[in-house]
Amino acid sequence: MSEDTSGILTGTALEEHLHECPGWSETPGPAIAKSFKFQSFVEAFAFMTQVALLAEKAGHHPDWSNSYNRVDIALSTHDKGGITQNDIALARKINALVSG
Ligand code: H2B
Repeated sequence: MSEDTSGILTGTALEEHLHECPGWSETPGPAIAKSFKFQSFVEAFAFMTQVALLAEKAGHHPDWSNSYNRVDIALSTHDKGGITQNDIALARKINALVSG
């Protein structure tokens, strides 16, 4: 298993890419997912606003939910029915928002 001609990442290729995205893991969907926790609802929502701007710029959007100070994000490429480089790229950008 690897990256097929459609660009869908599976198996070891996906695992290798996930190393670039600390905290993200594969979930059924298939998708990659990560949960983020903040000090308050306002901080969580500010983060969501930043993610929304990144997503709109990339033309690639998260499936997510928010409960008070927690934001759960799943990324998958709906058009292709799997995980692609677009999901990895967005996951990396989202991580960069919270790690500096
Ligand atoms: N976001 C995600 N996560 N997956 C997609 O396949 C997708 C998207 N497709 N945002 C985009 C929009 C596409 O529908 C438009 C036409 O660019």
